[in-house]
Order: sequence, then C-alpha cells, then structure tokens
Amino acid sequence: MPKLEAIIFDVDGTLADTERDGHRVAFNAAFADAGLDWEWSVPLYGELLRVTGGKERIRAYLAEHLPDFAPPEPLDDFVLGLHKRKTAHYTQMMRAGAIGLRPGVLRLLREAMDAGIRLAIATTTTPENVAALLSAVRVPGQYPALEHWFEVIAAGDVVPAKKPAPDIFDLALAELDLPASACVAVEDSDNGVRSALGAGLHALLVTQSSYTAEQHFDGAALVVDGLGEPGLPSPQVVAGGCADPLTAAVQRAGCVDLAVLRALHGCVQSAVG
Ligand code: XBP
Ligand code: MG
Repeated sequence: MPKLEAIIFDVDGTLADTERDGHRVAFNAAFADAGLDWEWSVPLYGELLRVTGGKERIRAYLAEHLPDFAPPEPLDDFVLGLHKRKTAHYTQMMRAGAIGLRPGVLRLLREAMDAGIRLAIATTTTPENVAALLSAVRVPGQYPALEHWFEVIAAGDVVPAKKPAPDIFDLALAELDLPASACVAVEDSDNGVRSALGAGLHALLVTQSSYTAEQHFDGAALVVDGLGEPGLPSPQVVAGGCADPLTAAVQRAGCVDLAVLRALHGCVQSAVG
C-alpha cells in the first residue's frame, strides 16, 4: 500500500477563510477605484463564487447582471485592469495580516514538516495572493518563512482550465513527481472537490468554510467543519466515505491531526485496493 508522502492544500477557504472579508472586499474596492457603482454583497458574492477565478468571476457578473454594460476599453483590458487593482487591494490587506490561517492549519502544517511529509498548494488564486497571505503568518523561530514550507505552489493562470477542472492538482502532482495515491488533498468547496477527484486524489479531506457549509462534497473521504485545535470543541464529522472509521480518531484527537490524515489515506487506499 502506498505510504503518505505529501499533502496538497487548497488556499481560499481552506488555509484561510479569505473570500467574504478578503477577496470580496478587494473586488468592491477595485470597483470603487474605477468609479463603478458595483457592490458585491455577501449573498451575491456567494452566488458568484461558483465561478472560480477573479477575472472569470467579473465576466460572469457582467454576463448575468449587466449584459448591456459598455466597457470604456476592450473588455479583456477592462477586466484585466479591474483584477489588477483588486489584487493590489487584496495583497495589501493580506500583508497587513487582515485574515489569519484557519484554526489548526499551522499546527497540521508543522506536524507534517516535522514528520517529513512534503507540502504543496493547488489554488485558483494568484501566486502573489498566496505569498501575501503566507507572509503575514508568524512561525516558530526554528522554521523558515511559511511560504518556504511549500515545496510546490501551483497557483492561478498557469493551467489552461481552473477548478473544477483537475489541471491545477495535476500540475501540483507533476511538480511533486508523485502519484495521487501517495497524497492527501485538503479542500473547502465543491469546485475544489471535483478538481481534486478529477486528478485522482481520492484521499480527500474537506473542511467546510463560511461559504461552503451548505455544499455537497460527493466523493470526499471525510468532511469536517474545521481542523480544530486541542482544547477547542472537537470538529464535527459531517460526511465522507471514511467518516465511520475516522470519527472516533477525530474525537480522540480532538482535532484533525497528521494521524487522522494518515488514517484517511489508509482508509482510501484499502478501499481502492
Ligand atoms: C478561490 C478562487 C479565487 C479567489 C479569488 O481559489 O476561486 O478565484 O476567489 O482570487 P481556491 P483571484 O479556493 O482554489 O484557493 O481573484 O486571484 O482569482
Ligand atoms: Mg477554496
């Protein structure tokens, strides 16, 4: 049976709950900069999130809500310019530490580092957004800056198709030079689940985030409401093909730790044979 060699993390919603108070706020700031009266409310942004990629999301908004909008320049240039402004706002917020990592993320990353498990990222957002988020996280003195814990950061437009296409997870696996069977993936959304499964990553943990608690994650091995932290209430095990054998392990640990991820990986490998 293949052993666990790497964990591949999604970013937005998984490493940090960035969508509502980060990306959405940055989009609205960019619209204001451009003199547009567009305002993406929390509910509207939740609908628009079914489209991954900020540039793609702007286009989807125009197509659905402002079909007669006449951009002041060719649409491609207009969308690129808006998205550039948005990324400037977002990276400034993240570098200032506006949004931290979700509970348990740094603990799990550190466990993996200490155990020699390789770490990677597979995300739809831009590399600069990832760097900005990670740059604000304080890590124990004996460790390098958090960005350097990840051997691979597969991010943004480097692949032809964004999630739910499998491309970005395929790229992360290729750069790790590992088969999917040697990895666990961690995601927060149905788009991300479909992307990871499409890349053959069946050892898949889902940590529901503020926008995805109502989504269905068919095919995920384990769905929890968060990674938890010892001393905090235990994570709720919500669903998953391996939920039965893993619930006791989560409750015993009081969190999702590396031992739970190893058990998840083993559960999936024994199921696929
Ligand atoms: C989430 C996304 C991204 C962000 C916005 O990515 O779909 O598009 O919402 O970031 P993931 P950009 O969950 O895969 O980390 O504006 O840079 O696209
Ligand atoms: Mg996500």
